[in-house]
Amino acid sequence: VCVRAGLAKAITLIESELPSDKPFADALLGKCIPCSEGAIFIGVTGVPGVGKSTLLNVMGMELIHAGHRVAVLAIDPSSARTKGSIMGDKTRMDELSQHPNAFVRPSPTSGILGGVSRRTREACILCAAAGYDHIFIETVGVGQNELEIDQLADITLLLLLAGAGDELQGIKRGIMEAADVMAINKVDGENLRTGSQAAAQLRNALALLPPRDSGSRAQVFTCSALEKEQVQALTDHLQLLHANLHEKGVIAARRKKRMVNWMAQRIHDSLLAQLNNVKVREHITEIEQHVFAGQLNPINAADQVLEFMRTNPEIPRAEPE
Ligand SMILES: Nc1nc2c(ncn2[C@@H]2O[C@H](COP(=O)(O)OP(=O)(O)OP(=O)(O)O)[C@@H](O)[C@H]2O)c(=O)[nH]1
Ligand SMILES: [Mg+2]
Repeated sequence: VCVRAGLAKAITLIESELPSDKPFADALLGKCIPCSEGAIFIGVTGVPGVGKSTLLNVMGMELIHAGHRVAVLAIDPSSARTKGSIMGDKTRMDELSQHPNAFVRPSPTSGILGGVSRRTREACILCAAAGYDHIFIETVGVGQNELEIDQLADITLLLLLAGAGDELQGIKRGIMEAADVMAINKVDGENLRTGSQAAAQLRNALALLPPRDSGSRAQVFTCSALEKEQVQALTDHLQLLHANLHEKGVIAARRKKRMVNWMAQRIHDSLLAQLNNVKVREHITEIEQHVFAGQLNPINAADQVLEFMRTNPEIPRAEPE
């Protein structure tokens, strides 16, 4: 409980937009990075309602019973979604979130500069450093973040529903290519037959795609998170696959890529924060007047703004909104 409270506090610190928190947050992250290497990072993605949280509740409990410590970071994809869905997630992971060896946390994304993954990536590192050895990142695979999940996790599980054939056609190729494992969920009750049909179709479709960087194609499972069917098999496969890819050096290669990507994101975010700085914004507003009045052309105006930013090293980070 003590670890959980400390971890929650640490995550709040790195999520903080207060300039005064930044040095502490950055120092903490720097210390945590080397301690995070032993953990397994698994991304779980799929359309809203496919059963990600339900599955993670079952999977997480299985892992805990096997002696592991499990963290789940759920990304709420859009500011349009209400707090209700976050609460919903908590309920669906009730058993897990109440277990002392688990840590469940939704990452708010609305209002944060730099997209979905900016803080989740960092929260993952903190979880690993706090001793959680299996870290799941739950995200809805819509828009850009389906590719971002690749940037957050060692391996990615894509959850699907067994609908009609057009269900499969609806899956974007990008997400198919980003998944290391696929599972058709809700294969229970009336869906038992359509489930295995969909799995067969999916295997055929996958055979036409090039293999992943690991050299292999995603294995397809069918499961029922609700009835806890085939979840253990899926969990075992994820662990085995991770070990396998680790041995081959694939995990290390993906992590190196993530570190470089993280750096790029920090640079991008810092520049964006500078651009949002009050002094810079005031300066831009002023220059805009000149452009509007036709006294300054846009090219020279942009240069002036950039020069202002460059020659004012004291420009602090963006003020909190
Ligand atoms: N029949 C059946 N229902 C399921 C199964 N898994 C989840 N559900 C139900 O599907 C609904 C959505 O499940 P969630 O686990 O919240 O789905 P999610 O993918 O986390 O949804 P978001 O977080 O909103 O993206 C809930 O009512 C679950 O009870 C399953 O295997 N079979
Ligand atoms: Mg969920």
